[in-house]
Amino acid sequence: NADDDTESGLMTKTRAKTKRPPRYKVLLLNDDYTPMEFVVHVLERFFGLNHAQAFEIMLTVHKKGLAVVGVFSHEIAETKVGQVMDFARRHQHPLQCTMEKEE
Ligand code: TYC
Repeated sequence: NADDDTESGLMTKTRAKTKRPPRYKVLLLNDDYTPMEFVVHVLERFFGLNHAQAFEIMLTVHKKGLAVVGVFSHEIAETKVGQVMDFARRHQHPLQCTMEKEE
């Protein structure tokens, strides 16, 4: 905090903005080839969802084209995206996972 003396002679209160770190949405994208069970497994394994939650999100992606799987710090979001993309590629599925800044 500081008080600014301006040429007008008025005092203006200023305050350093305390800003929280940006959050990132991790998105899962639909495709025509990745098996539903594989997507459910990915959601359980990398996002700590139970089977019912994983199945529900998988179905949302399947029907709507994409869904937010979780919201994380930049570093965690990047790690999750990398884990999903690696795992899908190793199993030769075209599943796509991306991240996007919130707001
Ligand atoms: N559309 C796929 C199918 O019919 C299933 C699927 C769901 C694929 C979610 C990707 O992110 C995805 N087998």
